[in-house]
Amino acid sequence: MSDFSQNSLELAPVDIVKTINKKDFSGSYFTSLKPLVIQDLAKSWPALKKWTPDFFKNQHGSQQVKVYDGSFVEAGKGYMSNAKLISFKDYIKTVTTSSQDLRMFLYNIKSEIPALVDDVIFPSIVDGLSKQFIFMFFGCKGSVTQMHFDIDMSHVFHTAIFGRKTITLYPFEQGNNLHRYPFTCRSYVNVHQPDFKLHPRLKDTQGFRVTLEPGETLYIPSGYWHHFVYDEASCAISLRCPSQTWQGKLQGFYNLIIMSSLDRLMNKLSPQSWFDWKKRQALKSSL
Ligand SMILES: O=C(O)CCC(=O)C(=O)O
Repeated sequence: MSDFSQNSLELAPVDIVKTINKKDFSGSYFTSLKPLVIQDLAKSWPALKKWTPDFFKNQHGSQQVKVYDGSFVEAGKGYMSNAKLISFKDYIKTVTTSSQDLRMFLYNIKSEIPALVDDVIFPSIVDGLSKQFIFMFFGCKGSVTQMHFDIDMSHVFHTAIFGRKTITLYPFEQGNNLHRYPFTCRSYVNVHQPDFKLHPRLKDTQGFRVTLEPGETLYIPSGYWHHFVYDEASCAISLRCPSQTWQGKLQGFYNLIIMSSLDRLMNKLSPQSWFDWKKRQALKSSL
């Protein structure tokens, strides 16, 4: 890994290609779990031309959408559940006129607004992309998606439809250095203003950072930690396919069925003390 550093963290740039064929992608990125930006993967998607804030407001404005704020990752009632249900029209207004942290995420267009699926063209650089889970992410300028990895250990192809985002990535194995909260797929480190006193192991991390431009696709390998900052109001689509390895599949199954159920149960039984315990474990200066 290069020793290119930003904000005193070891962050290398992500490789960027215009296009890539299946063989080269598999050999150099997919199998070795290395992130990549593919500039033209979504070039032919109707969504790139069609999906503007006005399009959503005019065509789907009456649709009710779930929106989330920072309480999603705090102990208590809002933990891992939705903040509120509002009309798409009102949400678009918020996105285009304010900079509050209010995001739509994991919004499955296949089940919520199936007509949108026709505007997305499935790329052929990998097999097994899910046709059932096509997730949309929307957010105001300034929104932050905290550091996490996808619980099912899927590979993710994240395409920015409009709006720029800056993304910081770390391999799965860096979880300890990211002060991962036990029994979760989350870390609460601030990778833009790192606090090495609070998070000393952050000094030992080696990751990647990239700013994703509209139209570009970021490949996030299975298990990779990712943290998003919305530099502009943004809309994106994530396509996903399962981990190819037994280890990844088993890890995904454990995370979904055992780890997450236990975390939610404990949050229900004793929200603050469970959260505080996880925090104490995460903040231990050495493991
Ligand atoms: O766009 C975001 O806010 C987060 C995206 C994400 O976590 C994903 O695509 O898996």
